[in-house]
Amino acid sequence: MWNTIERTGCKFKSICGVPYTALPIATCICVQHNYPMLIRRKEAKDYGTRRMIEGRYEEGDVCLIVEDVVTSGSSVHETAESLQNEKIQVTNAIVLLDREQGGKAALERKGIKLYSVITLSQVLSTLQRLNKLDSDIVDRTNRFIQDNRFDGHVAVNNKSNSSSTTKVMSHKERAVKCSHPLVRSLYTIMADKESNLCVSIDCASSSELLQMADKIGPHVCIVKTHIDMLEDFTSDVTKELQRLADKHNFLIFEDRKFGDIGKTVHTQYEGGMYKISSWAHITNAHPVPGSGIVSALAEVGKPLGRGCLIVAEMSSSGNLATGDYTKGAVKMAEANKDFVIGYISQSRLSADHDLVHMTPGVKIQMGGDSLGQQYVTPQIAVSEKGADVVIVGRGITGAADPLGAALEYKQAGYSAYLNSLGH
Ligand code: S5P
Repeated sequence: MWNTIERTGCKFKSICGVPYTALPIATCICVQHNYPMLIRRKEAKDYGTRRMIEGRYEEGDVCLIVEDVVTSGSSVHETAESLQNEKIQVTNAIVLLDREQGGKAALERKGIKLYSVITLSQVLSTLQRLNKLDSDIVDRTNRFIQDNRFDGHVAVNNKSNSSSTTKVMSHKERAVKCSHPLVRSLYTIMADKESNLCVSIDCASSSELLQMADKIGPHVCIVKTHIDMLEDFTSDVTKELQRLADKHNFLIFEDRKFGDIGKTVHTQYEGGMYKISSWAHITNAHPVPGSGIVSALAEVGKPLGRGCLIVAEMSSSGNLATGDYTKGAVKMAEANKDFVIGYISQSRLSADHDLVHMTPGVKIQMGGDSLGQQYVTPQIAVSEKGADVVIVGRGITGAADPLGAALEYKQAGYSAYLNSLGH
């Protein structure tokens, strides 16, 4: 919680825990970081001189509120009111877990910004990804949260209130409504990190790959690899990559582009030196061998909760993935949604919200390279080509300042997404 407080950069003079569960948390933070602690009496004040707020404070002081769980936000608000009655200012609150039932928005309406260490969707998607929670519990929990949101102090049932006029589904909605758990995880990450950016780190050195993933990881939803480009591959690289994926909350996409008969890809996916299925959340396949490729990859990947993208269109000039080939690819994905989570595409191919469209060939400077790659800007990829996720390689990894470039691509891609929502 302290790390989150520090990251927000908010300034305050004292700290007040919401009684009672957050009192020990506030106490620890105050002791460890040397802040005065204020205590709000919860009991009604029944005799004259007793103050509702105990501790050392002056009029105009700014106090940070600490809470363990926020649902409607009413406990935080009550504590803020007691402090404000003493002319203590409250503009920020920190919570360990935001149950995402409307508390954050309700507090914001009262002028209090709520920061959370973790949200309930993050907890659910992480536990599900690690196979610690079955999808039935996740579905029921998501449904409960959706149906029990708070507007002020009143629970609003979303079903009777669903007069949504937005045609494009938001990441948040897709995080709840999509059927594949991995897709829900992806959209949860995208919503939490406000990023529809996948960075493609195509390099020959393991240390370069890991350093770049560590640096760019906080700003992307996916890190894409070509693991067979590494000249110094050992299994430690993929272990470390998994550690970074947990640390920075991104998914790993091994861009293997399987393209052989079922028996062969089964072994290639599960075994060999790279053991791709053991560490890559997502991989992809060409539809050219027919649907046997999907069945074979699914045999390996489905029990592990993995997902596959079908390469339905390509970015390179003169490619043959067009017309009936692309139509066949679209059908193949739609018929195998238990394992296929979407497409590598250059246009919006399916109206099915369960299928994610990821678009490579993206660079702020349009044009191409000398070997047939063709680029469009992130804005065009999202707003004209219908990309849910933009895949950027050299635009970021080849920049003088890769971190600065990643932030620029993240901003461009995400604002194009917000525009598509009509925001
Ligand atoms: O059609 C495609 C499909 C893919 S997955 N065109 C592509 O460029 N890709 C991959 O995206 C490609 O293999 C590379 O890893 C990345 C694009 O890299 P960039 O450096 O050209 O942005």
